[in-house]
Amino acid sequence: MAHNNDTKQAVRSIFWIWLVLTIVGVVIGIYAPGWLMPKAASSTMHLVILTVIVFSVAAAPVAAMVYSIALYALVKWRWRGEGVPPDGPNLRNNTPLTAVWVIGSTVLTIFLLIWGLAALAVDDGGGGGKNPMTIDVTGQQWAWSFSYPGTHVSSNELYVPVNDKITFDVTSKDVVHGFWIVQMGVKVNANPGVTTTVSVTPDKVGTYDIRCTEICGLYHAFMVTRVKVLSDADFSKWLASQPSRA
Ligand SMILES: [Cu+2]
Repeated sequence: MAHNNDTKQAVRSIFWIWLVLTIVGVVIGIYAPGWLMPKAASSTMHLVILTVIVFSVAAAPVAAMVYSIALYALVKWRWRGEGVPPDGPNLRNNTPLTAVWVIGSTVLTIFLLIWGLAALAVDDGGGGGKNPMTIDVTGQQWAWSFSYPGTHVSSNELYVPVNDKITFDVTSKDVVHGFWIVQMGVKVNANPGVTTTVSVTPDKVGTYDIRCTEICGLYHAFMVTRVKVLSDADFSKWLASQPSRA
């Protein structure tokens, strides 16, 4: 068959395109999440970024396979003649190709499943710290409010001590909102009449973003506030300085 040599040549070329695109994809997968994602302010967020890196790297050879065949086909198998183009190489009945595709997909999906389950099991909100505390979070159209149980203090900006595990008891006064601390990698929905819980240990002093992640009405996009992570001493000072709103 005259096709045979053409096919071998095509496989060889596609392999080299695939290799180059895989390397490009792996490099992007390793470095892009670090540039594009928010800087981590908790171990949970470190794990989120690591997961994005690992999944991107694992996906790179698969994406490269699709792109390399597509690129090669666009350039080499383009039909400029009259009528119906001749058949290309037979991929559907190619046993080695089918085997690689099925086994590769199976191994990759099982790996992603195990990684995901393990990451969920490992992440307990970041250990504990000396003074784990609970903060009540209430969403309403279109603001967040935070209250500190046992203190009668409440605030529209969140203040937390560094290196202590914070558990957020989240609820809503009206519609469904989404409580997301961007740089800490935690997010949970705020549902009216229900309390949902999420825990995280902030590990870096600084100011970070809180956003609503459920379309909750006209001013949803403005339902943002900040979290200030303070040293233990500064946090105690802030708490003591707050007027009591019993
Ligand atoms: Cu909202």
